Amino acid sequence: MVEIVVHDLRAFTHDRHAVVDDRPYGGGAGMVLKPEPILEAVAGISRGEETRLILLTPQGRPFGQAIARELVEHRHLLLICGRYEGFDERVRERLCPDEISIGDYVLTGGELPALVLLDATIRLIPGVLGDADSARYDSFIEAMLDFPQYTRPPVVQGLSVPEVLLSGDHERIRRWRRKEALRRTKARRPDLLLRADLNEEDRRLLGEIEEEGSC
Ligand code: JCQ
Repeated sequence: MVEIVVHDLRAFTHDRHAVVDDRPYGGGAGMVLKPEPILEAVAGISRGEETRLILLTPQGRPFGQAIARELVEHRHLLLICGRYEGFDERVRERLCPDEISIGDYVLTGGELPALVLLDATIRLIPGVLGDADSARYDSFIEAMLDFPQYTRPPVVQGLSVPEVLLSGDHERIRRWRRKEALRRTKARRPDLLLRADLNEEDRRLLGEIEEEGSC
């Protein structure tokens, strides 16, 4: 079972207007999240040692499948969403949170990153996914992009399904899928290909792909 509780930072202020932000020392545009509401919120919400504290900001370490696998082992996650120009640095100094980014772009707040992180993590809890999806836990996902998928009908608007997929020849199908996964990965994510441990067949298929040229 998963329980998600949303806390309002403004509930951890003590002034009449529940102010959570203030102007940056040293000047400049925008506002900074005040430290006390965040420190008081964490003190009130955290279950101490049991809680993994996470700050969602563009300055964090890049989120990925490996971090999701790490987080799913924890009973309690406390996600702190950044906004404005960010947190008063003393929040990091006091809490030593695990600072995580979901990508190199700037959003208005850490709420969507928090949902992305939760979705990727919760689907790893045993029993959350049906059998059909569970196969996709495969670490293959990280090393290589997926091969192209097709379903019925065999022809749509003159576009056909590759003949090999209708052949029933499981060995040919396996090889075709591997080759198309390699082709895609090479074209779109050459960075993944450099890190992947390729076997002899992979190298031969990549050679074929090279010969064929690409779009
Ligand atoms: C998270 N990738 C992008 C926006 C400031 C310093 O705190 C801030 C946090 C946010 C929200 O997070 C993101 C983000 N991963 O924009 C501004």
